[in-house]
Amino acid sequence: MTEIKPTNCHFCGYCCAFLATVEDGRVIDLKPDPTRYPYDERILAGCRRWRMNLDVLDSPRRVNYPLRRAGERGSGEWERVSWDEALDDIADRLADLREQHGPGTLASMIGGPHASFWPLHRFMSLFGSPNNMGIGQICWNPRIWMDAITFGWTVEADIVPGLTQALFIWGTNPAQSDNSAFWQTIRAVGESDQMTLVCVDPRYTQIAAIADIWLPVKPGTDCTLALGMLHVIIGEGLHDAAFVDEWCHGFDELAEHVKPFTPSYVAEFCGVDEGDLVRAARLFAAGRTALVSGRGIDQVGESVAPTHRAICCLRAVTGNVDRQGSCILAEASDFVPEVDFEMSDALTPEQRALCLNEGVAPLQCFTGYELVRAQTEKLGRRLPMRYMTSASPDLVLHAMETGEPYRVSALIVNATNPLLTYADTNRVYKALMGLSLIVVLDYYITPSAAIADYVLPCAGAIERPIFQIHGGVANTGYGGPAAVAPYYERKTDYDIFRALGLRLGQAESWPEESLAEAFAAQLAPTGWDWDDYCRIGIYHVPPEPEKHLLPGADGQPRGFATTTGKIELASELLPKLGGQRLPEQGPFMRLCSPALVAAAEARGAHHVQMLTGSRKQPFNASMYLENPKFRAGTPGPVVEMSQKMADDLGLASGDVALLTTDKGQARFTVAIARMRDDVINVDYGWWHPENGVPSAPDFGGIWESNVNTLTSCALQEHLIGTWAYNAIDCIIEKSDEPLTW
Ligand SMILES: Nc1nc2c(c(=O)[nH]1)N[C@H]1C(S)=C(S)[C@@H](COP(=O)(O)OP(=O)(O)OC[C@H]3O[C@@H](n4cnc5c(=O)[nH]c(N)nc54)[C@H](O)[C@@H]3O)O[C@H]1N2
Ligand SMILES: Nc1nc2c(c(=O)[nH]1)N[C@H]1C(S)=C(S)[C@@H](COP(=O)(O)OP(=O)(O)OC[C@H]3O[C@@H](n4cnc5c(=O)[nH]c(N)nc54)[C@H](O)[C@@H]3O)O[C@H]1N2
Ligand code: SF4
Ligand SMILES: [Mo]
Repeated sequence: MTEIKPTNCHFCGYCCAFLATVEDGRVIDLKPDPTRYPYDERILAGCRRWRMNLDVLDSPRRVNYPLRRAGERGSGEWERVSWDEALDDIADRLADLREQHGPGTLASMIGGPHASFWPLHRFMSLFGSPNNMGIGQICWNPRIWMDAITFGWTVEADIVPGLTQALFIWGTNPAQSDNSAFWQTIRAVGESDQMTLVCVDPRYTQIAAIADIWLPVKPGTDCTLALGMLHVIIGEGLHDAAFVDEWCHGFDELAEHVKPFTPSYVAEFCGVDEGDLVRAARLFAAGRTALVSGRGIDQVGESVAPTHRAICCLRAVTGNVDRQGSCILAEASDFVPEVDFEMSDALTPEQRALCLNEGVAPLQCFTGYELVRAQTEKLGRRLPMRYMTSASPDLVLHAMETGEPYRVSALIVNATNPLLTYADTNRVYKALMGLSLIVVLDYYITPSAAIADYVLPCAGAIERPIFQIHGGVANTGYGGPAAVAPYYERKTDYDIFRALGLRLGQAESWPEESLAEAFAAQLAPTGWDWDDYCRIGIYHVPPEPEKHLLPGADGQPRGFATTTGKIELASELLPKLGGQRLPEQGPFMRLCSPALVAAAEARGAHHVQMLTGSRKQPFNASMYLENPKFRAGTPGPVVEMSQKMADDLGLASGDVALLTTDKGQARFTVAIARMRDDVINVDYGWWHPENGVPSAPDFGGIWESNVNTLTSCALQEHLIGTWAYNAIDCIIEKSDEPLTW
């Protein structure tokens, strides 16, 4: 029998709607569904991935049955076991390890937004461990924290043609990172003479190419750049004095603070043109300005929090907060918020005390969370707790390596490939090789799965329902139903964590028998049932602007959910956690010791600034590299640099360059690109999935061109506990050894 079933792609965060033709439980065709969110011809025309769905659904590389390690860790020998055998054994071993070392002995790792992570987090909360590691600290959390601390909640850009006068794209490159709907909006802005486009990026991206002003900032100096813009705005009296008087706290202090940041000093420090800096500042203050930032400023080490805070101040003094055409504060969700679904409050005080970040990254821990929660709760909002308290990899790896302050002996790896995507591959590899138990949930045997004890086969998009809520910080969730039951013996992540939970005494907390039932329960407070949602594909209540003017319980305007009830230019909360009252530029993270640099320079190698991981279509981190059509256009990873830099280094396009830091080495093909002359840009995520199942010693080629063999997760930023993938340094020299790409 042939049926047409609604479903969704999940190869990126858009979760585009599709109609699947299903025959005997198998999908034989897939077409975009114009009736459901977020159908947009521009997305589908720009997207090269979605046609891969059928291949991925039944790829010969997929793991279809639970696999147990049969030989040495990493040997590549696997045996197929039943789900009961796998789950019983994993649950028994976890219970034993918890008995021996306490509940913190189990850690987890997650990756980008490939799946819903609350089932894992619920399992961890109920198991009693706060040790989830994630990419949050270097992707998302910094902005969410600083917005919540400054404005009382998070903001989203509100680009309204005819209303928005300027759009700042700051440290993000949607032309490559976003499958084109937002990029098309930016393109339209670039072409329109009603909106001015400003790009802040060390590279001449496609956005820079269409921008009215390109500020090619030196990596990691964005905080100073924003302070310089504030200097111009306040110095020239361009700020929104009425808004500032009524709604901002600490303006005089900020004005004093930015006085030294003169355009000439800032232009020199940031490496930008002084005239462009002044023009950009005036533009920001001239009317309704929208700003979108990204990974570029989330991954700059010690300056992460102050950079976001300085941008918050820019928005606030110009009145561009919760204002149509600028940015809008999101609303609490009508559906059950992530924090309740992940059952974060189930951790006992003793279990919370196991959080390794306490006292070391004082915001990104329960102490910090509770301080911020006391504020955001004034207006009924709570951030997701597991993401915002996620553990510093540096500290968890240290516990794995040394048993201090307690032994971390077991690890669940869910939808991530840490040997390619976490910082410091050598360290991650060694620490993981010493663990008692590693369980990986993935579609494939990735290099990281290759060192597991168990690889559990996950159902992916089309085989599972989706309710994508981005941490639940807005009143929006989208997706749809599964078109088919999972193929072979695959299970959804929810089913796997529930099954483990039932074996470990968590039955009461997993009332819904399936992911679809759980999503239906999550939606229940909205009054929608699962079928309504699946038909429409999105639950979305657009937030109103200027909510601070709404009457509060006492009939007065309710203001902002901060300590003072106003937008805190000067933060009352951050100093309590050892943070800054006003934003100040921090030092840069160094990956090359003076000895390494001296030795390198003595042999004619160069010490340069590096960016890593700038996104490129059609790839995503370590995924889709095996697709021959994709690889035909992009055969392998490159290190990009300007022609001038290449000439200075004696390198030419197509040469092989060896990169070195204190952490390790990796080699890349040289490519010439337009960008600052003092920076190189290095691809990330590369390995050889096409070579078959990875195993020791080369694990599918992870020691050749893996930029994370150069990076470090050493805790150098003492508020959120972020590490750095940008604004770092390395040694570069020519290599005569050919690459395998
Ligand atoms: N040097 C450097 N490192 C970086 C970055 C950088 O810019 N530079 N960026 C960082 C950032 S922002 C991020 S988000 C991370 C991304 O890092 P990861 O998320 O680790 O990267 P991916 O390669 O996308 O790995 C996803 C894995 O999940 C599997 N997968 C996909 N969907 C599902 C699913 O539904 N369920 C399960 N169980 N598995 C699934 C895939 O097969 C793949 O193996 O990398 C970080 N690392
Ligand atoms: N094709 C593709 N798309 C993706 C992903 C992918 O792996 N592949 N990953 C997804 C994920 S997990 C994420 S987090 C998003 C990230 O999406 P984006 O935030 O758009 O990340 P990038 O595309 O890397 O763009 C970051 C930009 O910041 C610039 N930059 C680097 N350092 C600095 C700095 O110090 N200051 C400033 N101002 N700019 C700097 C870089 O040159 C780069 O152009 O993309 C998502 N989309
Ligand atoms: S990859 Fe992303 S943009 Fe492309 S179809 Fe899938 S969800 Fe949509
Ligand atoms: Mo990310």
